[in-house]
Amino acid sequence: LAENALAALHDEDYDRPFNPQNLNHETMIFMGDRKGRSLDGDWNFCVDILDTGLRQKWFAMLPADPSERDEPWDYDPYMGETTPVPSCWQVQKEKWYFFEGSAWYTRPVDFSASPGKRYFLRIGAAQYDCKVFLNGAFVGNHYGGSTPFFAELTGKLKDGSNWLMLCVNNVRTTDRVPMRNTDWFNYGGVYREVSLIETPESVIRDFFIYLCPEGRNRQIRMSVHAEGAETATVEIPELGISQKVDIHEGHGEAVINAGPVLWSPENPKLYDVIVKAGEDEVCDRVGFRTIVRKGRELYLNGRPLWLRGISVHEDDDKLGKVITEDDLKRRYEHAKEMGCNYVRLAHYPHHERAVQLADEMGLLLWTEIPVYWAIDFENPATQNDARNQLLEMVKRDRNRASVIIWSVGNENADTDARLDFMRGLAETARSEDPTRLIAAACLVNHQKLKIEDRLAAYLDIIGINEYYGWYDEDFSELPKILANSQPDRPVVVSETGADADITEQGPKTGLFSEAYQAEVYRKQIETLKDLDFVKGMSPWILYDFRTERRQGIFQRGFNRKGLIAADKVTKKEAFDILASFYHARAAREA
Ligand code: GCB
Repeated sequence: LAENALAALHDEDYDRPFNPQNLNHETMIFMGDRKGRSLDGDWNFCVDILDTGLRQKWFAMLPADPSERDEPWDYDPYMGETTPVPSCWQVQKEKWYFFEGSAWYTRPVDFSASPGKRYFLRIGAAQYDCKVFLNGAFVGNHYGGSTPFFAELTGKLKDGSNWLMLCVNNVRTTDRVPMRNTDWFNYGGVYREVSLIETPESVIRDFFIYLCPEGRNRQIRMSVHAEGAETATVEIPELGISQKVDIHEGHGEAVINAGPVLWSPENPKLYDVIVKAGEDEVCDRVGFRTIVRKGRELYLNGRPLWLRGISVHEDDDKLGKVITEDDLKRRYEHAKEMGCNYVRLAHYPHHERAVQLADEMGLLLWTEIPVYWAIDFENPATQNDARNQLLEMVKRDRNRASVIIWSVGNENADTDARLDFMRGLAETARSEDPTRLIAAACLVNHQKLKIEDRLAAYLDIIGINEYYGWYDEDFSELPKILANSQPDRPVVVSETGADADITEQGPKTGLFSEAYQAEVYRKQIETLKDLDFVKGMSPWILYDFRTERRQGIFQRGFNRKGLIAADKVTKKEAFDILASFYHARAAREA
């Protein structure tokens, strides 16, 4: 969160987007099993399309008896309408369905400081810009709609009652990531959990542990970023490990020989890892495995890997982007039923629980940031924002064995500015995490009928989104593209598919029919299945999902490329077609 005080700014500055360069990802704290005190529940709520609240400084108006005020208030943050946190306002009330703008959230926080403790507010995610105010003063703002952020409130919270206010703005602008145009719904609000975390003076801010990908002897490398401690200890009781790590200027590293049972989709073995520094102690559940790319091959724990996948959005007909444990379980059970070993979490970082659960249930993940379609690739502030979202995703999830791929973008035209921007992201991901594969969902060159993208040189996996049989009607071009291409690294078909409306209104034949979608799947599988450089696929998509841009008679506000309808229950014919292909492949590999 930015350190500068909003209070010092002039009123007109509220009209300007805050400079993402103010962001400081170092404030990110490693969470482990820290639960904190939940600040979820009903918050006072008001939509504010004109940003009146920033101009009139609603955040500075502290609670007062309305009958004793000497000026009229246009909004009373302490009374009136409420909304639950976490939630997306669109699905709370019909009048907010298409609302884009700022919205104010206010709640009291009763507090009593304990000596020697520090306090951090954690917001799991707010779409897109979130300004934090405490007791009338600005604390900081965060850009990026899908990653968690922290604000240290030590010394700012007073004993007794405190007022916490958030101003959340979900307007689509050209400088944001994503920018104005997407094919998923622009939900708004504080849609992941909010908590207040108490730590000792010493704090473990970051922790990264992994099995070294190379080398004959198995080695575990660990790095700790802690404040207020000269040593840390990392324990893995089940392996008999208790390793001391010296901390210099906040950072320390150690490498040890170890022989953990390797994590894999077939055997998702996790170990308790306990990190201690000073008084602070955090536990995490970690799996150990290696993922390596050599030439056109992928290897998981040294064994050749073919990714049998499916793409998913974080979207629910009733809850919007809010997830539940049952919803996540159902999602992964459907993937497993289909024979998947891999899921693409599109097109932004999903809830951290989605990643933890993939660790527990044994599914490999592709996770990505929303560098989607046309981004303002020339704008350094946009680049900073994308980089920050990438760092926050990587730091949040890099102890998750399930994550094997960081993807830096989706379907971006191959221009010089885009190449610089996304090469920078690929390099950032690699330097923060040398153990995973870097990918992007690229476009094929339709003129030359060839897989050709200059970014590929910086990736481990070339993701290809191709819609032969749907947007590209001439299916015969697909085999030509594949025959014309000799990529030197693996290709994963990150998307392919077709819409099918299986409601009463849906057609029985032709475009948008279930039969047509099934036929596209048959042809795609037939064409892709034996190609030596194709190392997997994640067709588009498991469930139908809400999107503003689809208003056709068979779409009615939804993208209907799901293999299962938006009810998350009713399967379409293509589900079984993909399932038979995956099960047969898995049986062959076993
Ligand atoms: C794509 C996009 C995805 C869309 C999909 C579609 O290539 O990556 O976000 O939803 O196509 O259905 O057109």
